[in-house]
Amino acid sequence: MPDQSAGASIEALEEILGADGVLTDAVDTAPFLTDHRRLYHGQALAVALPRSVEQISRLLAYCNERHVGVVPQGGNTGYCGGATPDESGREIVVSLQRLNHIRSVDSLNYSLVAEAGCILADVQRAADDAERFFPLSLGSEGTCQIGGNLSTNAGGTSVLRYGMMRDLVLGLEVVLADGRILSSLSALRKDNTGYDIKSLFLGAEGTLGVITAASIKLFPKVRSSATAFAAVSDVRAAIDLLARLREASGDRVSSFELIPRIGIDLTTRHIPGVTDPLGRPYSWYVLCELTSSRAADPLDDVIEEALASALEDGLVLDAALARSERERDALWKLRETIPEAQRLDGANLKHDISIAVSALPGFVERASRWVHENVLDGRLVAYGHVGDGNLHFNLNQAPGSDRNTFLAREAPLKRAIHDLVREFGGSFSAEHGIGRLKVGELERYASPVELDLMRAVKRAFDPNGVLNPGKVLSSAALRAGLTGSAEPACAVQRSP
Ligand code: FAD
Ligand code: 2HG
Ligand code: ZN
Repeated sequence: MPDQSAGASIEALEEILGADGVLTDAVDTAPFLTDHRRLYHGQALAVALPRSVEQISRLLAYCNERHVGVVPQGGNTGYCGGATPDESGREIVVSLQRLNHIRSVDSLNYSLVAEAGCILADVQRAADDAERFFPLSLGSEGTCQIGGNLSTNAGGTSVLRYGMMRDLVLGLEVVLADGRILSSLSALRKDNTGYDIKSLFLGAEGTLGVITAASIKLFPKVRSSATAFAAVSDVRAAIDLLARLREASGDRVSSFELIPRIGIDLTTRHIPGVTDPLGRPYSWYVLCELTSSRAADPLDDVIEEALASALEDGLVLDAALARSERERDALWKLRETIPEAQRLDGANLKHDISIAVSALPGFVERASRWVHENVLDGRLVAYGHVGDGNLHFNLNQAPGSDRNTFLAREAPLKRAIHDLVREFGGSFSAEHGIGRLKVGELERYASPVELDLMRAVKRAFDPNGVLNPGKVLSSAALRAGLTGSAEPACAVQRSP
């Protein structure tokens, strides 16, 4: 019987992973111990770099016996500190970076099996090489890994057409807390054989198992596209335009992103090469893209006609069409670099919220007014995947304001914004997850029944609490056997 208080030993880890599979040197481990936003700085006994599923299985069995916390890490681009270990120095970070092979591509089944450590852009390329298309697309796609995408249920810019990561999965291979391997790399689109166990690992942020591979859906290759940048007077006009474009294009809108004027101001100021696509400033813009698998689809004509009629009706104020791949890239660069421009501009607070698309205009009006009246040292930077009802309702410190004073107000600002989101029947975490950052928010906004079920699932999958402790669900609440939430959840939600 192992001594549980003894923790893990480096010798034992090296025996499982080989000497080159265990990092302990401070310089080597440093990049694994903080998140990309530098919100959290953890410590770890070691960083493990397994090369095989079997190594992960042995590692987890060992850690489970000794009650040692294991923190899975992909590309470390997550927004909620989910991949950062705690400060105890007793946990082990398990990086998936060496499990990075595409195991197989089945073109006729429109599916592919990728190991969890594959970079998202490499998965997209593998699909492309097979004359197929993998639609998940994020600003971090050159760094994030498919295992991280699965574990956060990532969204991005093509959810409107293809769904979130959850919708793109056929099967999974997962190492469980006790080291057993759940091998369920199904290639089936139909399979009603009892509970859908795999779905529990999607969005679980490493708290229920370590995903080692996934069977994912592919689609016909995109062979034509049309990309437009249109100025609109307000969010309602943007939503009306989306509905029109969906109708006019035969539902071929794959992206529909909202950009506020301040998004153009920030990116043109901070990101080299970004320019304002239109001649004069407007309050709001949308970046929209139609795509088709047919090379000869006249999508430019479709979008041009739809925008012209929207212009005539006053829905659109001005518009520019990308006439080349270079112009398309420039429009996407403008959109994708807003987070970086926000960072370069100073302190910022992020709210990854979603509301029913139809209710978004009302929410933005109320919430913007609230920010305007109550956050005098901040500026609203609200942008994002408006076609999915998902806004990054972010705040940046205003020029000349004090960084620390601004950041010190994070808790009450977050509370006010998330309470308003709840009033509109929305979610405080649309696509970035819970991690460490939003454990308190989940306790506040989930219903007692939901929390009970989540804790029951966690206890069933991870009775010793070794998988990513303290992420998603509080370890203290799990240990105390708490049921329900500390605060009453909102039972009745007002429709706006
Ligand atoms: P990590 O950050 O390493 O980990 C995230 C979580 O998953 C952690 O809890 C970790 O423990 C767990 N995990 C990682 N791998 C595994 C595994 N194999 N098994 C079990 N658990 C695991 N997100 C969006 O949804 N939409 C966007 O549009 C978007 N845009 C972004 C743009 C930029 C510039 C950046 C920096 C980030 C963006 N993100 C976006 C956030 C982030 O890229 C995603 O959440 C992504 O899915 C995280 O993948 P990762 O490999 O970096 O995971
Ligand atoms: C995006 O859509 C990302 O660009 C990041 O999800 C959002 O930084 C953010 O708030
Ligand atoms: Zn996003």
